[in-house]
Amino acid sequence: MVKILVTGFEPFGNEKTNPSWEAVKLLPDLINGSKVIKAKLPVVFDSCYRIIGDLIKNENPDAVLHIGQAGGRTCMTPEFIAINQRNGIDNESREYHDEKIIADGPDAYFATLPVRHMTDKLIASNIPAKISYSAGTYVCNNLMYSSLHYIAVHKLSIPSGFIHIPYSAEQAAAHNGKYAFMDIKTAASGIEKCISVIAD
Ligand code: PCA
Repeated sequence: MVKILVTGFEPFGNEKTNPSWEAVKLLPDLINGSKVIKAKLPVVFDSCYRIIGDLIKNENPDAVLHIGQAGGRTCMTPEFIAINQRNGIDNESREYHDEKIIADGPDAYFATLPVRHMTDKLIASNIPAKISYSAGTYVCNNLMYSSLHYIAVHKLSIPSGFIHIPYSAEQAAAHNGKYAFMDIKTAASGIEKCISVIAD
């Protein structure tokens, strides 16, 4: 049976929840004949490579899909590229300024998931989406880069990629309606559509 590893993140910053994990939690365990393995990850730069490496080693998935929150974005955004840079302060209070994720790693990796097909499928399912050409330089970019680097270094033929999702309604309400949001059920349904595309 085809296995897809799907990850979400714990909350970070001043947020009480992270819509990525809230949405991943709602996914059925079986999508289009594929088994869904879910994992919640810490928002910690240095843990990404080890944790995703262990998950890939132990679960032996056929594809990897990472989900993260992008507060302020207006729609679901499958990420095209991850760059070898890190910036910001993580949940263990470790701070980085313009540092490489992997000292001798390549400058960037392109997502190896069908980003265009996933985006088209979301739009055709009436879920607002567009391809993003920057995953930022915080922990989400760090995870996407680490995942693609682990797969490259170990010469695995597993597609991997990342989708950023907007704030949930609950978060947007706490921000006094200043930001766009997507309800968790819609985000989960969008992730499910993307998994169907990957499984095909
Ligand atoms: N979003 C952050 C890290 C964790 C998350 O959900 C980001 O965009 O880097």
